Amino acid sequence: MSEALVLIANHGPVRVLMLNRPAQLNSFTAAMHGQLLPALQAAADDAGVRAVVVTGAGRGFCAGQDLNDPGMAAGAGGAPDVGGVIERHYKPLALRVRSMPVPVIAAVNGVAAGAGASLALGCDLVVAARGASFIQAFSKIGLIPDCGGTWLLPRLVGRANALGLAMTGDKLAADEARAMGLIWQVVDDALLMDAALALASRLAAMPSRALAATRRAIDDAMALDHAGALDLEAQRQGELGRGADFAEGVAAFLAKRAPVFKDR
Ligand code: T3D
Repeated sequence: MSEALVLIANHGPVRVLMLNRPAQLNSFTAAMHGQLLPALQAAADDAGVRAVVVTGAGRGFCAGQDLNDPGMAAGAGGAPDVGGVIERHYKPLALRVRSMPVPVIAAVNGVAAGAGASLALGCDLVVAARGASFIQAFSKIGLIPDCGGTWLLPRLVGRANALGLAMTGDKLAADEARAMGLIWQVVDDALLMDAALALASRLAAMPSRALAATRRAIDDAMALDHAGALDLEAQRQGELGRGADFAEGVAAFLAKRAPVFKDR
């Protein structure tokens, strides 16, 4: 039986995926990619899952690419094929996270470096333990941010901060990351999973389809002008307006009862 490099647990409608290579700070091997992507896909395909939490085992969240993994970078003639690694592993991972039908929360329990930081920042909401940190480690080994980092960083914190973080590779403490607008919330270390699960449970009770559509609309609108964004809103709102969740939300409001959302 293969080693569980991603631990999977359910908390009601919340699916928790825990990266599980703690001795290597949960850095990515080809084998771990081979378990994480299917685990995300399974969560996407399971109608009972209404929110996903991604976290790490031990003291780290994820230290990015495992720089020792021989299965990752060997290209033709033994030369590193880093582009191939991105195509095979990090691009599908980033696209899968960003297109999940339910909200995805990163519960960052410790250091998130390189592609580990990109994985966290690509999630919808990032809740970090106060002792956690974020490092754009790429520049220190002669690479650029990947796993969506070049797209995410300037959108989250603007060009000046994005370049500052990416060029220096300096460690950013969780509180600094919050102050910069990089992440959503910082909590005491001991409260991290409770806080992440509470947030995920709240979101799980909300209209999943609208939440996923909100992510997509905000991402898409970044590339549009004002009129284009208004067109997009009309189109997407039109689709949601024909769904059962909108009818349920309005009916529940008018009846002064709690709504029960089912669309996904
Ligand atoms: O093919 C490709 O490369 C393409 C993909 C690129 C995407 C990327 O993610 S590039 C960026 C890769 N990541 C890094 O460069 C980060 C390297 N790690 C660090 O800089 C430090 O470990 C941290 C700042 C993250 C944490 O430092 P610290 O002092 O808290 O822990 P440590 O002692 O350095 O690490 C603990 C152990 O984890 C240690 O092993 P040991 O000595 O106890 O046996 C260390 O070697 C291991 N570890 C940490 N990060 C990695 C790693 N092993 C392999 N790969 C790692 N990335």
